[in-house]
Amino acid sequence: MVGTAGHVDHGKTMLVKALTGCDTDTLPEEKARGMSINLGFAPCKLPGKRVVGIVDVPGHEDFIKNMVAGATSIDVLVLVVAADDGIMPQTREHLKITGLLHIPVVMAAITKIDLVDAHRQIEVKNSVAEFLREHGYDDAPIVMVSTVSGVGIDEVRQTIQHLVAQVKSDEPGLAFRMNIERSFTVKGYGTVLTGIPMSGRCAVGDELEILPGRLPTVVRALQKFKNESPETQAHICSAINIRNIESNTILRGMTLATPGVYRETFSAIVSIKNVHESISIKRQAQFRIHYGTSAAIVDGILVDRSALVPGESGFMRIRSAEPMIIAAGDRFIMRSLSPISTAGGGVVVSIRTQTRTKKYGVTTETLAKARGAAESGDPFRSEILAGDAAIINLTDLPYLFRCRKQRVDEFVAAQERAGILIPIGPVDWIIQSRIAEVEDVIVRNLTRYHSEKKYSSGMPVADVCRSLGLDRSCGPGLSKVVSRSSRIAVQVKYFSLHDFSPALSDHQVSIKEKIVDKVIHSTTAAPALGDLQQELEVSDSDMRLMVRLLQEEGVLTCIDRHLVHNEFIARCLDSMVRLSGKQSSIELQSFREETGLSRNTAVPILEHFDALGITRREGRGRILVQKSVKE
Ligand SMILES: Nc1nc2c(ncn2[C@@H]2O[C@H](COP(=O)(O)OP(=O)(O)OP(=O)(O)O)[C@@H](O)[C@H]2O)c(=O)[nH]1
Ligand SMILES: [Mg+2]
Repeated sequence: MVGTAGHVDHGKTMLVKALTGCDTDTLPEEKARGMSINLGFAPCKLPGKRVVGIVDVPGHEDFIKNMVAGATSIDVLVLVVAADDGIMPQTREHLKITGLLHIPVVMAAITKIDLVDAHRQIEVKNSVAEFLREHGYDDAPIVMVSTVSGVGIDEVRQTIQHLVAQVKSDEPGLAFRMNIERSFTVKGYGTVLTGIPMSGRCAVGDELEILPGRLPTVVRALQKFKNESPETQAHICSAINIRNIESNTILRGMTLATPGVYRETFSAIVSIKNVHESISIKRQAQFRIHYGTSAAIVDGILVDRSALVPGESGFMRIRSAEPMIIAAGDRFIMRSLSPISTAGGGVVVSIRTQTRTKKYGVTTETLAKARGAAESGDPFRSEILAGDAAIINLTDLPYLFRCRKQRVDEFVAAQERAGILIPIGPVDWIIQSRIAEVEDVIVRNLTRYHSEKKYSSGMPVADVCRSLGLDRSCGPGLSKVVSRSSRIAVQVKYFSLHDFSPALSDHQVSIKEKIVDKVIHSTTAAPALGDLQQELEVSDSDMRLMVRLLQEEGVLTCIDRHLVHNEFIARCLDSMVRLSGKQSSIELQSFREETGLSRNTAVPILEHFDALGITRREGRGRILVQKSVKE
């Protein structure tokens, strides 16, 4: 996509007309006022027969919003400067905007050369060259043009041809995404949406969705460069005819995309640069941000400094009352509300932001790395560095990889192989570089837990999982990751702080040891709670506490007021498994023979298995239902 920019009346629309034969000022109001208001689109045939799209933007400062909407989809910029006027305010503002949007390839056309003498032509050419240099475009070609005489038009076309070859093509396989420019109804077809897709491809029959709202739809027909086509792709001016949605429910600024990838967000972490000549950006302020074909009022708070002086860059957390469809890597422009002017702009580094109050813990150094990734087309890296959460869920993956759901597996497998994402459950991953953050949260939770439960050995693994928003099935995976921590002691059933031990007296510790000793050495009959208490001469409360602790620690289980060693229960289960291989129904007698257990111990253990759903009573015997103890 080629786009124009430049001050009002400098000859942008005339240049597009000379290049393409199309008059892009189509609105009656544009005709009446002799100026462009909305965006214009025209296909331009290059000498090598290649066709590129041109978007013509309005120059008047009242329509900067439309200009930005057009400029966000431009790959090659033609900056138009009239020879008589020279560089004017919107020449400057437009180049600032296109600079913030990182339009990489730039040329200038100096128009209306028929109105000035040769001396003035050279003067303007030199000042434009200097102006482009100041903005970092040292080698941008400058072509002298008159749309009245036709001088320079072919040269502009050839220069564009040369420049489009420098535009990087997109990575294949990305999800489709188009910022909607216009929505209207065509008789016999229904709703047609126009715009310039940012990424991916789409074809007739594809399922897509409209955001915000996630309205599902299907592509009925489409056009690229105003010609029927079975498919279209990024950077091509497209008109997409969709099914089932009325055109008046869709507005400019909405998004048409592959289902399940993009999301509505109300906040984001962004990198911004202050491009104003004299005004600093305050720590806390309201702005209007323009992105894609949309705009939103946001509250911004600088996260790494108290103000941004002109020319400075920093990071800001933005928040909007309206849903925004933005993603890491998206460029935007930020305009101050009063006086209305372009204050700055930048790139989104993360939309994975959580609560409003949560203190943002990512360092400026990490944010700078994230910005680098976002700017160089690696939104996944930007998000995993800068996003609030160190844990990623399956539902985040299509967005993070910018791919349809069906392709998530192959992308995530690559990140697992590279050690960047560590799976901890069927649908959850920890970001390797952020394990310490997860540990910090666990340490915080354990500290609180220990202070509230001084006699407890530690926090049950399932509760640790829950405190991180994870399903309990993540327990083993999480334990494995955290087991390397120097701060957290990971046991089979619970986590505790390394330097914590339950607040027990020496006497209590010795009781605990004696109970364990007794339980381990009772091989055929589990000791009854009351008998043991009497034998060891222990108070009620101490006995209760020790039994609870030993159960939490996974040492023993209290079954029918008998204390049974957990390893012993495991051996009983092994016996059941062995017996079930020989006989379908297992009777008490054969279980006792197999284990050598007394009746008083065997019966409660079998009933314990029934209660856990491991066995089921049937007639005189039992049937084995599952072969292990499920957590
Ligand atoms: N003499 C002369 N006049 C020109 C040339 N190019 C454009 N014009 C005139 O300049 C006026 C403005 O041209 P447009 O192409 O509409 O300017 P624009 O930059 O598109 O203006 P906006 O879209 O409103 O910002 C028109 O009256 C044109 O006829 C040129 O090369 N020579
Ligand atoms: Mg115009």
